[in-house]
Amino acid sequence: MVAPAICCISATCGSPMMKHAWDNYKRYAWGLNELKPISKQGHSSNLFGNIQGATIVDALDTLYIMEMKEEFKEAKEWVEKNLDFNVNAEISVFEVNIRFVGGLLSAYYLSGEEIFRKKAVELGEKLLPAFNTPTGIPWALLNIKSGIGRNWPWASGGSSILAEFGTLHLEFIHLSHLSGNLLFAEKVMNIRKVLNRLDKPEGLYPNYLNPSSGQWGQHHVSIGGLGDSFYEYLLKAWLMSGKTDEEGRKMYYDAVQAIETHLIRKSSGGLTYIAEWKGGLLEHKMGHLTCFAGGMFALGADGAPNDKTGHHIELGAEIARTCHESYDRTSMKLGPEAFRFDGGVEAIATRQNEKYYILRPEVIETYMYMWRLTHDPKYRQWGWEAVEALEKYCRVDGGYSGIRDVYNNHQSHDDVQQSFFLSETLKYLYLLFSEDDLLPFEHWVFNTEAHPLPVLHKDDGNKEENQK
Ligand code: DMJ
Repeated sequence: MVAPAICCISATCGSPMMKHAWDNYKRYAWGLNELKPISKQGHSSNLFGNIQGATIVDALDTLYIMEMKEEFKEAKEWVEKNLDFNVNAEISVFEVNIRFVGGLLSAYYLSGEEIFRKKAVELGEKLLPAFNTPTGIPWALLNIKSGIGRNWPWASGGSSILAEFGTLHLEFIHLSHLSGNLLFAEKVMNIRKVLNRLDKPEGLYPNYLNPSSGQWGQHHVSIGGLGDSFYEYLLKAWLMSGKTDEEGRKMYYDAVQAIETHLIRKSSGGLTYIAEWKGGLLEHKMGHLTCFAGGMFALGADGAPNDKTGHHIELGAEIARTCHESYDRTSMKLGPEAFRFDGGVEAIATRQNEKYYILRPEVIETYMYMWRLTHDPKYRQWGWEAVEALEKYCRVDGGYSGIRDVYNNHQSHDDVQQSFFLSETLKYLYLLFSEDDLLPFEHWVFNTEAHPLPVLHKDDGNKEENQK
């Protein structure tokens, strides 16, 4: 089946899906972090402490790109009048960075409005005390009033998390670029120094690192949750530097080599998947989060060493196919949180607590990269299947909701419209059906929350040209 009505989400007419998500957020949860679309009220998550307005800040660039001018204007006014970081709040450094700092930076680069630059830098400064640890590996959690940090109590031996401290680089390089304060860049470059001093088991990066001792915690390696965007940021740091950051490049391709050797496997039915590694043993499970890696491999293909460009594109295509299968093998045609390749199943969730779908973007993200890099029409077709499933099962009167069990047609909604649905899922869908010259990859890299940041060239001044 070919996407029948591309116009409905493409650049020509804005996105009715975005409009529905935004209008309902505005009606029922304006100024709060997220929307509960069934109970039609605000939803607060402890990731942002009492910083408010996550959906507004996360959605700014999507509104701008979709030319929803009125909505962008009201969002900007809210930021000017209400976005306040002078609060006594314990926040997740990673989540606040990718959604708030990333969202504000993109809004600034796209619109040129000074308020977004000012707020991004102000928030970046609030995050700096997180790096006050013996090694400079930041805490996961930070009270932005007192500057006191700590780690998640569940994290192995008091460790910081690879995907959290490894997903600050792009934003912090831009904060230095826009503020002239080199401290931001120094903090993230030091993270690399610590990592490069450490021995890595089989060349792999464990998900846990103790910020006091500088030693790895439990040897659990994952390209999904807890690890994912660390690898993404190595590649994108290199791309964002105008391909001058050789250290980032080397760390990325070395890591991919180890991942291929130790984690990537093929099922008996011919599906390529990325397993998890626990102290040398493989768990044949792949998370929805891991599906972003298809797009990452394809995006990195061009610079791959030893003539491996075609191989990395192929790897991206195989991961895209596996993740599409994980959607296609459910009754709702939406993918589960995790799927397995053991006990006689392939690309299917077997545990009840892995059957949910919370409006995540990673599979559509991979379709978007694969489309741009190959122009194989199947990626638009698969994206369209996802649009139809979202409309059928996730759309409710009050917005869009996640689903508790994608294998059960009697839908049970989780009653949360995640802010990343507006920043990522809907943006990647829109880009999938747009021309390649909208945010071209030569000029923009997307942070892990799909916020576009411009490529920085050596001769760039302090202010970027709007390159949209
Ligand atoms: C987003 O916040 C980001 O993509 C992050 O890197 C991983 N999880 C969510 C979406 O699933």
